[in-house]
Amino acid sequence: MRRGVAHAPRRRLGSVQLAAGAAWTLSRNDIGTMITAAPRLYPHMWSWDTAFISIGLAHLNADRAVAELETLLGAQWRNGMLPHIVFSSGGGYFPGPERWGTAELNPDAPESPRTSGICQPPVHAIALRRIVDIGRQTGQSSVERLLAEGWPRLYRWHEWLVRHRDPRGMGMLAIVHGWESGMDNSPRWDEPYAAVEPGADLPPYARTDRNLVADHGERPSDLEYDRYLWLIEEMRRVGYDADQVVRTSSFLVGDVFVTALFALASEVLATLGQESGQPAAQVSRLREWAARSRAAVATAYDPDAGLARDFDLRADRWLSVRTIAGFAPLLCGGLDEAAERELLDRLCGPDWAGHPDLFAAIPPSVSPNDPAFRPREYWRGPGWPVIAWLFGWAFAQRGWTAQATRLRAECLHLVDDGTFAEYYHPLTGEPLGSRQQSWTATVVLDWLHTA
Ligand code: 9WN
Repeated sequence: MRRGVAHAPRRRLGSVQLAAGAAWTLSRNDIGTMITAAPRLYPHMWSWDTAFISIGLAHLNADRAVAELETLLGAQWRNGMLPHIVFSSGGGYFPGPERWGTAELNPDAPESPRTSGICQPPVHAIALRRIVDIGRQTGQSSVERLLAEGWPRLYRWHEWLVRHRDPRGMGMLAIVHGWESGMDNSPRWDEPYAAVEPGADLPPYARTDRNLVADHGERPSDLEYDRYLWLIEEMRRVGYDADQVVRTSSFLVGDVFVTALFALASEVLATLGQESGQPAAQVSRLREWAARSRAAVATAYDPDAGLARDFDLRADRWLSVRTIAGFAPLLCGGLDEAAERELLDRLCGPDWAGHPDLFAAIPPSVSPNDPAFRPREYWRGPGWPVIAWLFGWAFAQRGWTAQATRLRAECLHLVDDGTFAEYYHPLTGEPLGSRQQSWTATVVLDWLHTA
């Protein structure tokens, strides 16, 4: 019996209604030129959201999925970076294109569409694999064009990460802003952010997110936002030059989760390249990058804590904060068999996905047994369907079918209220953050279509 108690009675949709709701969510968020991450809170294209969104779309209409990924790839900077936001022509989000000012400050940034000046986790090759597979099953040939034209772009994106985001040359990729992790205010970043001192000359700003989420406790605090904006200010001052940013940013952290995703995605991209006759030298370079980053993730694993750690490159120390990111080695491999089995058991065990009070058995962003657990507060406790999907997909690839199947069933239970929330209270199943979030809809579609 499930022990979680929902605050309000939850609707429970069957799979046909749920699939229809997910498709409706994507079409509602379709503004013609792109599918936005969410209707009000995120009215633009976010890099890793779009990778996931295109997977769900592929089940509905492969041409639209291809177009979506092409739009993102079309905003790639000349130096290879895939920006974290591609702005639509509408406003409604802060910081918007004027605050970023990338096209004015960096010759590699596109003038149109406007983009932000940082990046997000490199999950795009996983999306390409998924879209190609779905398109081939359903006989939709546009996926072959995406493969031929998108592959070299994704190669350049991975190459950019290796060139500009591996400051120690050891395979551990660094981020220069918490937003680059995709897990904005995770307690992982508390220590490095504490060292970020917003200058007195931080230009004034007004947040928009607080007008759109009624309970402000579900969003990051004002001090957190000052730091987010200060880091952007620092980047503006060096014209978003990738190497100078890494040299000067007050925040520079080796992100174990991003590194694991990079290792996984590089392998996936290598295989796609091999299958489709891309240059052999590039395919083997991808495999080398994957191996190096996999080894970096294994080195970051702390056997005493039983979790992998991030590394604060500014303070020169490991960050032993216990969050979902600590399970990164399960995404990409690299640990010995016994350690890996132990880590998998821990993920499924009572501190995490097997916690007896969870509404649904998916791993929350922070364990309910941790003093830092805040069940309603953004990346400090809630459950994120998209993260469950990522682990589920990786587990299926690795042959851990039972665990993948369980994640799928539990996550579908979590989202069967049909709100397609951005994240969920892990103990009650209450929807939190934005509603009609595109990537939640897409996860549902992919899972419902792969029963
Ligand atoms: C900042 C769009 C994005 C996700 C991130 C999530 C959140 C933005 C914000 O929303 O970040 O990039 O304004 O909070 O943390 O993972 O891509 O859904």
